[in-house]
Amino acid sequence: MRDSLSRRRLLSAGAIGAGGLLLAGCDRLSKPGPFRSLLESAEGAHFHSQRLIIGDALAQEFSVADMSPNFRANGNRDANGNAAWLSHSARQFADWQLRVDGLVLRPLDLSLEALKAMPQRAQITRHDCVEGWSAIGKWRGPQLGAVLKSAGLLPSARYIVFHCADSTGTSPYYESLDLIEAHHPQTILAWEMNGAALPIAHGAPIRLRAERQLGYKHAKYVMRIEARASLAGLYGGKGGYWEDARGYQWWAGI
Ligand SMILES: Nc1nc2c(c(=O)[nH]1)N[C@H]1C(S)=C(S)[C@@H](COP(=O)(O)O)O[C@H]1N2
Ligand SMILES: [Mo]
Repeated sequence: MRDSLSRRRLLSAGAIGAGGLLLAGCDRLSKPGPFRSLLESAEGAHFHSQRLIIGDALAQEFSVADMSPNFRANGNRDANGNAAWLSHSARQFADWQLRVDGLVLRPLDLSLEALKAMPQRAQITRHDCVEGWSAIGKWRGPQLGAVLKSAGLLPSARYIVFHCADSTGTSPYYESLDLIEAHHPQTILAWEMNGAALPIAHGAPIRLRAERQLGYKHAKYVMRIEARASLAGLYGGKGGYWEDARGYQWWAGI
């Protein structure tokens, strides 16, 4: 069992070096269907190879004892440059609403209470920032997949975009996931961190947790979720603030 698993890992690692040649022989991918069309919608051999290796694996979860005593805040620590967010923040987000729109059957405006009333998932995970630090924290909120289900994705939807309240200079922060990552069980809209309401510095009122991805994918201050057919034509076109600004990889699998 162990042997064949490590052998499979080795073969997959070899396939990355060879530019994803493994794909050619993969029966599951040669059949038309949603799985293949999802893969075809994303770019790059690196992404394809990683997807094959990780499949539907869960990110590691930890125990309460493993939680970091200090979880640093990084990037923007508020969205005070955004007047709408600022006035919601002053009122403890009492009548803040998350907009869900784009390629959906039923555009939604969800209050914090509505998000809290949905089935919740809690997870203790490690956050890895590319700047070279990690921290373990506990996150809780509804699964993104459930939110998307209530909005009803149209067949043309391929990407889920997270529009944030904060900006750096004139560039708003945004991020995006493909549909596989968006529906992963550990992809949640967290309104709670370490057992308390999500602090301002960590993205209040809600932030994305996509636990198999690097830190910059975990969008804070999410105001709007948009389903799109393509990332082209949106800001720099690369699917995220850091992807546009610094060329960070869109597929940020850990
Ligand atoms: N809206 C928004 N989301 C963001 C950022 C940001 O500046 N603005 N920074 C990203 C980066 S690089 C990291 S490492 C994490 C930091 O999350 P934390 O402040 O909870 O540690 O948020 C990510 N999400
Ligand atoms: Mo980061």
